Amino acid sequence: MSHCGLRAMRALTAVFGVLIVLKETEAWGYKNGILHNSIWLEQAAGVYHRESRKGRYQLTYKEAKAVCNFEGGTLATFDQLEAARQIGFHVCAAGWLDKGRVGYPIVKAGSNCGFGKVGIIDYGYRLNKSERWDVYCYNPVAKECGGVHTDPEKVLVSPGYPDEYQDEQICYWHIRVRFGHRIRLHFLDFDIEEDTDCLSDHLEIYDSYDDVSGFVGRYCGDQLPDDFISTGNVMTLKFLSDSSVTAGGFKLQYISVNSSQLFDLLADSFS
Ligand SMILES: *[C@@H]1O[C@H](CO)[C@@H](O)[C@H](O)[C@H]1NC(C)=O
Ligand SMILES: *[C@@H]1O[C@H](CO)[C@@H](O)[C@H](O)[C@H]1NC(C)=O
Ligand SMILES: [Ca+2]
Repeated sequence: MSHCGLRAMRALTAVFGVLIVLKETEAWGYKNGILHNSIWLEQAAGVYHRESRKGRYQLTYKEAKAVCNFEGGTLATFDQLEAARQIGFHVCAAGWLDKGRVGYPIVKAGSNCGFGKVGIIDYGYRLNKSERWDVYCYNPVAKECGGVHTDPEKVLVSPGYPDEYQDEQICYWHIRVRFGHRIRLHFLDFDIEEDTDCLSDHLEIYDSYDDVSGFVGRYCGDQLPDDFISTGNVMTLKFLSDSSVTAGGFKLQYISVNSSQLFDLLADSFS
């Protein structure tokens, strides 16, 4: 099969994937034209957004490549980003793509993002590869730590647990439970290198499908964080370690709760 034929096949596969996903999403919170659940997308399209551990718009092209490679992926191509966008991937942050292109996917037109347009907002192939942006990676296979979790309850641990975690780890756990349910996080063990503002190593909780919105808190040290209950059916946990000093790591359990169980939980906490 020619290269073009193969590409066409892949595109077709993507289209069928999209149809299936769109059908599913009717039950999964498709609101205002935006799929509020990019976990589907991470599975369906394999495309995701990352920023530097220093914050937004800090990655040169070379660094962006390294971020994706670290997780076993590659820079997303423009077509992969568009395929993801068509199933609802919407991120308001420009990132590097394959071959030094820069852009971001907009599903719903808004005045504060994407100049009111819908589609891939395309900044073109950058001549200056030292410019700093975020990045879009492509990796259809989850790596060892992190990943997409859809079971109603599960225990999640830091990489290598119960051994100490290693330096230079980046893990993202995306949790999605049934639409209408919420996620209760309960910590069982917690030991992360402690420093002011948890800048070295930390676990972050996001009440959201990604690490762009819904920031709940950043945790380090050896005190068990409080239980947390999500507002929706998705949650993201992000673990980072820097290049020196490790610690015991963490173990936590998440449980999907329905509205009546939630009521009981809240009643308990007031009695
Ligand atoms: C390339 O971009 C960087 C970062 O924005 C800037 O410091 C540098 O001057 C640019 N180089 C050229 C040749 O424009
Ligand atoms: C919530 O879950 C509990 C335990 O699984 C079940 O007994 C109850 O019927 C559920 N309630 C609703 C409203 O789904
Ligand atoms: Ca460390």
